Amino acid sequence: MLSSEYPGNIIRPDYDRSKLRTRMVHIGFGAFHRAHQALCTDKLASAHQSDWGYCEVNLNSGELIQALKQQNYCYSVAEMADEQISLRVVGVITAALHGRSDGIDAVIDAMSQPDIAIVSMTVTEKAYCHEPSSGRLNLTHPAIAHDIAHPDAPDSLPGLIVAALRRRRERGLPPFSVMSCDNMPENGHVTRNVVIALAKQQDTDLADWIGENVTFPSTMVDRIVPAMTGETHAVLRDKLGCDDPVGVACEPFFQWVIEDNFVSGRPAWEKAGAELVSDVLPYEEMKLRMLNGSHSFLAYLGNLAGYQHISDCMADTHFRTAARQLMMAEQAPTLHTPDVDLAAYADSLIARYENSAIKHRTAQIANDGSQKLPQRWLDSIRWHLRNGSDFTLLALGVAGWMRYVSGVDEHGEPIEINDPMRDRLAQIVAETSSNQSRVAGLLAVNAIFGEDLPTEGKFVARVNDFYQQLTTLGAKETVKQALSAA
Ligand code: NAI
Ligand code: CS2
Repeated sequence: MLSSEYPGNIIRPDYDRSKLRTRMVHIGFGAFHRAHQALCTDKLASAHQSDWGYCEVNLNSGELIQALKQQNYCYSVAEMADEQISLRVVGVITAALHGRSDGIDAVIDAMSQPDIAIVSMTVTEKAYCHEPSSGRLNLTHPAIAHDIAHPDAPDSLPGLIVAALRRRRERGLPPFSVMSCDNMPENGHVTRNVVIALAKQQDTDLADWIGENVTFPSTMVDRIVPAMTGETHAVLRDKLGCDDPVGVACEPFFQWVIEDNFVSGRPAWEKAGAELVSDVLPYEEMKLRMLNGSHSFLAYLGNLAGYQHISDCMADTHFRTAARQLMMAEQAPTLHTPDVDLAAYADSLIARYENSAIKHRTAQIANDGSQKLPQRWLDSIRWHLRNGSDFTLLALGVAGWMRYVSGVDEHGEPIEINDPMRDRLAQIVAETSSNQSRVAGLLAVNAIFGEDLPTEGKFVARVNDFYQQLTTLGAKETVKQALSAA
């Protein structure tokens, strides 16, 4: 277990941890937050004596929270590039709660302390309980229906935020800022929409108070942090000299662009590598379409082709070329980033994907496609349809997703589908036997494709052709042939 004794080559907290104040609550103590926001805040404490500390919250699994408490709220982060590993122990956490074992009221109470200025989260797209195609709160979501009936014992992320804001208002405390660090365009707006929409169902005065007093800064977050495996834990153990069940491994690259719109103050994150700007949207769209869009393409088609990791896809020339072509020919033209050299950005993404020390599983990225497709591909496809331009690889991506959620791989083995819409997708697959009816059935899911895309003949025809090719030629050959067609 991690203790205060570390080997000499590890960067450890060199600041007085007793001076930290719990000024932020973070919901979603997963791999990403540990290697990104918490690490940045730790660097700030170390270099600038910042006193901003975190209370970490997990609503689902409690194991990490338990382990974190057992090791005095410290854990390690390994930045890995090929043979090089640099290790840092993060010490900026002051408290931790698990929604189930500590009780949701303890979480609401922690969020209602006078010192709390920011509630941030990394909870995956599905936790916002919105309809991915429109961004609207899904009032039929079981957790939302529950929270409308039980405002003080919330099950959902929006319900938790509303409950904590209600308590602060009742206590006459100032509001906090709510900062999403999830991969969605205008993640601050999405969060504001779902929070206010839920509050309106419970108490319109509270909804108005939130609208007038709470800010929801948007962020663009970037760092590849795969789920930990036995192998990466072993690498960490070798370096640390002990087990760290909370430890995490990531690539060296780090980017965090934050809309500077905080109602009760914020850490000076810009001193530790973040960029504070007035409008994050161009950065978010660039990253979501170029990075996440190509990631999802590689995830579905690469997985079907038998490639387990993103770095394995990079070893196939056709996949590497297709990823870069998707970025430059089909995503870059849709963006509004005049000051960014997008070709250099694309090259840097390919280099990051080639980092073989980072074992980023295609199956991990393939999770929750229903929540990811709209912002990664579908808005770009709409742009091309309006402009009469080519979207060959984007259409192939959509067909790849459809082939993947069909649930059987190219060797006839089952594919495990993790998606909040899994049951609905499985039902469509079970009810359709021809390729064309399956494509039509999946395109008819409005929560993903909206009402417009299923009526776009050119788009539907391209997806149909690629779905057909994927079933007859397989993913490797289809990607290769699509390159000459694009
Ligand atoms: P993870 O699986 O390690 O952690 C997910 C976290 O979300 C857990 O703390 C879990 O308790 C929480 N969660 C899941 N469903 C929830 C729900 N319905 N309500 C409340 N909490 C819920 O995943 P990881 O790697 O931390 O990624 C989380 C998110 O961070 C991603 O979905 C993405 O939006 C964002 N992100 C991740 C990056 C990465 O490379 N891992 C990079 C950039 C952004
Ligand atoms: C990935 C992202 O899992 C996924 O969907 O595309 O988590 C990706 O690794 C990050 O956004 C990189 O910043």
